[in-house]
Amino acid sequence: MAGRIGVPVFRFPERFVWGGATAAAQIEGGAEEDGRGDSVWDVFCREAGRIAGGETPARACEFRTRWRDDVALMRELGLRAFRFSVSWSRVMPDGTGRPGPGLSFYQKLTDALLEVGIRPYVTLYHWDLPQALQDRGGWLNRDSADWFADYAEVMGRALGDRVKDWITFNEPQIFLGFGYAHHSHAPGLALPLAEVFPAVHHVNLAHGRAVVRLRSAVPDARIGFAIATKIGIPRDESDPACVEAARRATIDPEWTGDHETLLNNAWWADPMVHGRYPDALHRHLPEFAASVTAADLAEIRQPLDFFGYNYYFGSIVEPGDGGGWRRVAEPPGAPRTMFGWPVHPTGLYWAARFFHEAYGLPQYVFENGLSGMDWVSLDGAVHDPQRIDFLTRYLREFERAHLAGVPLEGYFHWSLLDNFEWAQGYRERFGLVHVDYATQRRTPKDSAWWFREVIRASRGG
Ligand code: IFM
Repeated sequence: MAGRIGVPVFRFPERFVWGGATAAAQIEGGAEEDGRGDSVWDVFCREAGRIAGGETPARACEFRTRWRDDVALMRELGLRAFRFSVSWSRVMPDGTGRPGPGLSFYQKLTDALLEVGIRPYVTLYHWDLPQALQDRGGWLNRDSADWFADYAEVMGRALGDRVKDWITFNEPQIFLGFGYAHHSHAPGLALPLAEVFPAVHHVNLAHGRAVVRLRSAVPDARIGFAIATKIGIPRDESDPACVEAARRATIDPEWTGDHETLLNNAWWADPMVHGRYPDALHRHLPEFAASVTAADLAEIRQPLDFFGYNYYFGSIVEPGDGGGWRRVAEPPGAPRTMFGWPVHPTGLYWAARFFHEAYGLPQYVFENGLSGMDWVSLDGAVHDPQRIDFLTRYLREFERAHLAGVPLEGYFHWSLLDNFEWAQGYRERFGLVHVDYATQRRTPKDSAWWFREVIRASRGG
């Protein structure tokens, strides 16, 4: 149980949803089952030197075969919702055409979740493009918008009578920033920004077209996205100039000229919510900006039901020269997670506020958590007090946003299970549940039992 750290009661809206999040490539394994095709991550992981320890997602958490037990575990842990992503290449091995037998896995999973009262949230794309589509140019090919829209409709028709909550893209910043500009994620490209921006635009267009197709297949669907967040955190909350600097750092992209440029929230949120690109595009890539048609922008800007984001840490900022902002260095010895990421709870409050002011939609946090040095102790339990402390701090800040009037819909912990952390392999453990990859034994960590009590105590708060 939760040990000596108490169980706080958070005051969120009555309808607030508590869940756990995962992604297909990180948990499913079953690479060969269902006639599944390769995704870009399968291919990338086979290249020497790409992944820490040469590890691959071929087995991962074997969720593809162990999902019934994992659903039972979710129930035991009191989760109200489960966010999972669909492996596009399991459903359509070549990325287009009629769905194959893999579709039924997601249908069965959905049924099992609903049977135990867990609400499914489906992410259509969490980075694992079918390799067959990458061979046709991937997101650099404008046809990708239609490939994705077709796939979205297939999923809507297959699950839409039971799944109402849909997320089009997870973290486009990362799969394009690190996959197309920085080469550290699949498909491992290192293109200049001028060549990546067409892919940015195609992903935005794909989102817009998918929303239209999903709505036609699932008229009562609730649809949004889950962006990664680059959040400015004011060095001094009581100083309006610092708050303004942080706001700009959050929604006004800085042009660093490399993949960092792509991390800003506004490259996605501005076109998807407001139907325009940030001014920085017009300043730095005027020819490309001029080539974007009003018709495309109208397609991208679809009515959305929520604004979803994943928050881990931000950048502490203060006013800089010429009305700009600059980063403030972390103090020596500041807390860091196993990944080396700083611990920035207040950034969650500022994320919620800045996104509310700029975009106005109801909000979900679809990922938040930390990787820890978690192992099974001699007593058979996994003691992770840092995770409990981390979550308490972050949830307090999310509650502060609610009390300040930001409409909040839910919070999803990343992740339900320890899993395949992309280029880091299995080194980083983000789960509420520890996974022994050799035996596939699951051990809920102290934080999992604590989270269960938080959900119970805070429900309807
Ligand atoms: O594991 C990832 C996830 O796939 C996307 N968001 C961040 C997580 C932790 O790095």
